[in-house]
Amino acid sequence: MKKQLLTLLAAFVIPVLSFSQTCYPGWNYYRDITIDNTSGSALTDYQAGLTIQTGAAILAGKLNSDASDLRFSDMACNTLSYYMDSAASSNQNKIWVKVPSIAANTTTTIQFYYGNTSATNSTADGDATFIFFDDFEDNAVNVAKWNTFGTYSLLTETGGELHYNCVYEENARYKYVYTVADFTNRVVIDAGVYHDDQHAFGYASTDNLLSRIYQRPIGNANDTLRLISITDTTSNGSYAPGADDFPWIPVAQNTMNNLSVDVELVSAGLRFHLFKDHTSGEITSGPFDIALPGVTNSSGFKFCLSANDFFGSYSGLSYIKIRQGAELLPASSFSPEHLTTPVGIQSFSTEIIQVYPNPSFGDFTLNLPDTRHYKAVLKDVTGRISWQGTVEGKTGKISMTGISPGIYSLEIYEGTTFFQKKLMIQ
Ligand SMILES: [Ca+2]
Ligand SMILES: [Ca+2]
Repeated sequence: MKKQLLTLLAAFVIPVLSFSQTCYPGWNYYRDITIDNTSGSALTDYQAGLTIQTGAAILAGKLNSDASDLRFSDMACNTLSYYMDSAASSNQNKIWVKVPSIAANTTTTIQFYYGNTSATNSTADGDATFIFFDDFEDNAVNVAKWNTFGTYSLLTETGGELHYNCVYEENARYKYVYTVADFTNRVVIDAGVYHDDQHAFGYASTDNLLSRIYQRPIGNANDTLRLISITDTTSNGSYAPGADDFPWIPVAQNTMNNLSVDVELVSAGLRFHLFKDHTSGEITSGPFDIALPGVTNSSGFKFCLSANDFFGSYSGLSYIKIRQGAELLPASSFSPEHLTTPVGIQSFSTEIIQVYPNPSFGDFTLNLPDTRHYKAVLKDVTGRISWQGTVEGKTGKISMTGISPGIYSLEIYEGTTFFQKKLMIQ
């Protein structure tokens, strides 16, 4: 008798599948990220910098140890590209997320999801996230990203770094390596840069590759000030500007410096907004306008490295990430953690909740168990939300116009009550 009763109940109760109010079925947690751009200009494909405590989430057992289950999406469930600056164990992990559109004078919401031990393939992707990216980790120079000007003797990728040096001649300053990509808008160049005496990094004009601005050491091997200056190639590669001519920017020599340069193409040269040495914490704020000699209508600039093998060493990069610059950076804030699956779901029998007619052209009537306000979400076969709204009263009506014909999953929930029904729209 008892067994018969259970069988009877089972026939009426709709099995509750994993309920997900999300873009990623199978993920346990998500947070909303509100990007406040109320004081800024509209941004497109903008790399928003977020600090996320991935290490704490791993310790709590909510994130895979390599963060392979971390996902970002916009509210239309488009997966967003991202890149993590630090190892997953970091509690101050700077994560760059490429946001398709951030309107001016408003806030934009995106989400991130985590908590799926089956998600073993990380979607982190520097090339997809940044305007230009290289981490030099595969021991092969990517010739689609790097080109050389003049004769060179050394351009290698080794030990996670790009190394450059040239055959020594008097005019070694006419040889260098540069990014194939051109940069035409304001960008922030984040790079690990190594240079010692006689070596420099800088910016070449796309119009005239011999026209460059270099940031290079002043002094020589005996230099104890460890300064670099912004100087130009019309001074014959020398570095003896007057004290007032250029900004002086302290950077440790003979070490790999972690730098950020906020630089913009202007009509006849470059405008430097900010230079930051993350190793020393030194910051130099602009703007400084510096001409690219001979350039009047530049179509862009390239990042470059020069070297002179006089001392037999090299200039180098351990990584480079180039992202959009902006005058006013949007601020970001995080919601508390949400569970994608409400706790204590109670499903209802087909007798209690009814949806009809089914199929229909988009207008449905629902018989609900009580008069609470229920939330209704319609998802297509890929799990994307096609429609959402609320249903009131014991007999509610929903009207979903403009939905493409097809098979959908309708989810009705309020508190711990959950109901799911397959709908067909004609
Ligand atoms: Ca490579
Ligand atoms: Ca590297």
